[in-house]
Amino acid sequence: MYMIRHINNHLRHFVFSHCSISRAFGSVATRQSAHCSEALSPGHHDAKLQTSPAFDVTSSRLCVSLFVAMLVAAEVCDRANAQPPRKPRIADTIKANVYADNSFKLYINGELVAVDSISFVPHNVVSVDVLPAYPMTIAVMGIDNADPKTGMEYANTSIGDGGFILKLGDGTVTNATWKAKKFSWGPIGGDTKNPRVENIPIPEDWYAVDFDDSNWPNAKEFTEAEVGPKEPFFEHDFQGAKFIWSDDVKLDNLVLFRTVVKSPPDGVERPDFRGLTDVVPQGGARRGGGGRQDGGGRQGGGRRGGGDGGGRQNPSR
Ligand SMILES: [Ca+2]
Ligand SMILES: [Ca+2]
Repeated sequence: MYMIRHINNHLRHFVFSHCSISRAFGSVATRQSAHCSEALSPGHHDAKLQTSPAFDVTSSRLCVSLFVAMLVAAEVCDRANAQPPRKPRIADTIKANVYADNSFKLYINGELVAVDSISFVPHNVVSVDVLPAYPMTIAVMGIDNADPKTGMEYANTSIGDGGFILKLGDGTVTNATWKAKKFSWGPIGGDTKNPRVENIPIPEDWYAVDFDDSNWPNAKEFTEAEVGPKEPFFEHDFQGAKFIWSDDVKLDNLVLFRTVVKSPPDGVERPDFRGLTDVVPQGGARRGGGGRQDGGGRQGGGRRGGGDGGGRQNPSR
């Protein structure tokens, strides 16, 4: 009864603490830890508990269960408090600069966010706004122009080369820490007299967040001189980024890349807007200040990033 009464007290304290996890959880965890230590340590029970070994086992299990329940509840409350209940603004986005020889498809967190607008030449830079959320899974299909039967181009007179480079406004850059796997290559062995191509099936979910790329090799870095980027490349910010491809920048013609950015490389804290469709954002119809916003009419503006500070508020409409 002693333990059950204390558990009830802890739960009551936790539930009525309005999800002030830093206080409530710290307090509950500290006190519960002390009680569980008592329950699990021989010689520290009160006399009544010592006479009942079966109750010791039960109370120990209750302690463990309660800890797990509190951790889950703390996570739920943390997420509820951390999720900024407002719509994202352009100030929440970061720029993605992408250059591919010859073209690419870019997925972020499982969603297609950019496609190269020119599949062959001239070589172009695609520069778009993306809304980051961490950990951020980036998956890219890099395509070097090649005849599907010969792996060559310009009427089978030339073996073209590939190359891919990306930089995000949070400091994310391509380099050899990325994974890279070839799925189509040729002409096999560089044999232009009898050109052949080999393909392996592309996994349907290769761009998904939970796709397992642990067996993929790391990307190989190539110099600017090796890839030979064209003029638009030098007009955009790729500082710190490396050209990458699979092992053979000439013969490998379709390459998939993946990486996970665990946290923003520039250290800037940014709101996480995933799951926004599941909540009612605040301030959707406020007037003044912010200029035009996509999809939501006018919004009160001026504040950048950082969330709303005060937790959940009532929607204004
Ligand atoms: Ca090629
Ligand atoms: Ca090429």
